[in-house]
Amino acid sequence: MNMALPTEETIAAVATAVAAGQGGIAVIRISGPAAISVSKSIVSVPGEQPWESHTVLYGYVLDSQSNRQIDEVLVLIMNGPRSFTGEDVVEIHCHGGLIAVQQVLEIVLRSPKVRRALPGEFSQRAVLNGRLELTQAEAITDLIGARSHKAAQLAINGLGGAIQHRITTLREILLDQLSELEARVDFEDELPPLDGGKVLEELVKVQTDLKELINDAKRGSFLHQGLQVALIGCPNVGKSSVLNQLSRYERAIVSNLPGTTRDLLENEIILKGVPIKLIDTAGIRTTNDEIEKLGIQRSQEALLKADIVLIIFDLSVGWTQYDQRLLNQIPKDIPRLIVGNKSDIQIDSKSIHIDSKTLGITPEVIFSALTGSGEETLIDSLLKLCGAAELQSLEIALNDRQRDLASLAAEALERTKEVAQQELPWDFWTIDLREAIQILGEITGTELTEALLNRIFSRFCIGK
Ligand SMILES: Nc1nc2c(ncn2[C@@H]2O[C@H](COP(=O)(O)OP(=O)(O)OP(=O)(O)O)[C@@H](O)[C@H]2O)c(=O)[nH]1
Ligand SMILES: [Mg+2]
Repeated sequence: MNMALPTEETIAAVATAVAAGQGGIAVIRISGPAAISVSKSIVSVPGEQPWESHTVLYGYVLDSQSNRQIDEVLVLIMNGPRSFTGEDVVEIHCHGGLIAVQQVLEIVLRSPKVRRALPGEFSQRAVLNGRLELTQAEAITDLIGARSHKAAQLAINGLGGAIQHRITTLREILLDQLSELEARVDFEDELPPLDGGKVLEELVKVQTDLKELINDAKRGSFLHQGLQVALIGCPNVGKSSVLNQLSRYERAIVSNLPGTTRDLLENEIILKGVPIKLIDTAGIRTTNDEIEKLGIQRSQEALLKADIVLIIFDLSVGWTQYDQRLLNQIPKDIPRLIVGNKSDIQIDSKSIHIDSKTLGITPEVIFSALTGSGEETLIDSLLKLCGAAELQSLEIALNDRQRDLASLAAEALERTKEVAQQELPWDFWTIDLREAIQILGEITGTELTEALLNRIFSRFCIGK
């Protein structure tokens, strides 16, 4: 990268979560040329404790204005380049909660040599100083934000350089092909002839790999953002009971009166590592009740926003015209699962018929919110529907930024393929190929402008 390194400014921020009454300790991170001198000026260390790199000192932060002790602290010194940012870094470990840590930070910031760090600025410096690759820095955010073991594992893979390595390898294949092509543009006569078919083969290989990464990323994003699953159905079919059964507690009010649920009710659960936001809705029917009407309107909105819709009906009643009408309302592009509930009910002490002829439809899942029977099938069908069933085998998941760029690179390669198929002269091949290479470089950080970098890191939070 061709950018001025921001070494002249020293920055500071709280690097741990800040909440009243929470956290035994909190860490303030200071990075830059004045990190050590400023820390020395505010922390009083008793006895003979040399300020040496990679040691921990014990002391007090003093407020020089009031001469009061603010907090008892540990100070961790890391001289650059052996630090997170590659610069001189000091971490002040003070007590947690709200007040002490903010006071210590204020005292650090009183020094004219230090300013408050911008969101993501520590990580940005780590990247600019070559301590971390861009995709590794992004993986830190994913790791911190992970809501399931699998999401955390994917982030660790990214932190270990898996994304960087994969994209760099693909980019190098393209660079090799580009140099072959460019050589032919300039010195066609002096070089052995180039087999366009072979070049095309390589490009197709890279494009296929990119498409695979894009698909994996879509599935991987479920791990981070979670899936919104709306429970839709006529009144009294057992939507709230399904929510309660899957949540393992009585989240929603259940009653035998149709129209019990009036508002949207959400609960997040983790199914086999995938965070799922279940949204219970008001049973949809024609009603004169104004509040119920509003609830039904919300149900319909939830239906449109959901990643997946569970359309629930009552097996003991069968599939009715109202259920069918609801099913017709679900937009075609939203995956849906038809769940027959109340399979435990017996009529005249006989099990109810669940054949499609009697019911009027073939339910994909036969369930009982009362006994929990069919739950495994429900969960498996749900995860299969969103492609999450194969998440366990995922090794790499690009984030949204990386995925968008991978799509653009795949598109550029598609254009190169067209040129190749038309057997146009070599210099035509190079145009889109060069673009694909540049885009892949934006993923890895090899081709980044400062503005782009600022944009990426501003999405991080302060202290990272
Ligand atoms: N036997 C049996 N009863 C169930 C089952 N699921 C729900 N019920 C009963 O059906 C009635 C309605 O259940 P709810 O969960 O409130 O139904 P809902 O679809 O949320 O209803 P609304 O909120 O009114 O739209 C209650 O009396 C539940 O106890 C089931 O699997 N088996
Ligand atoms: Mg309900």
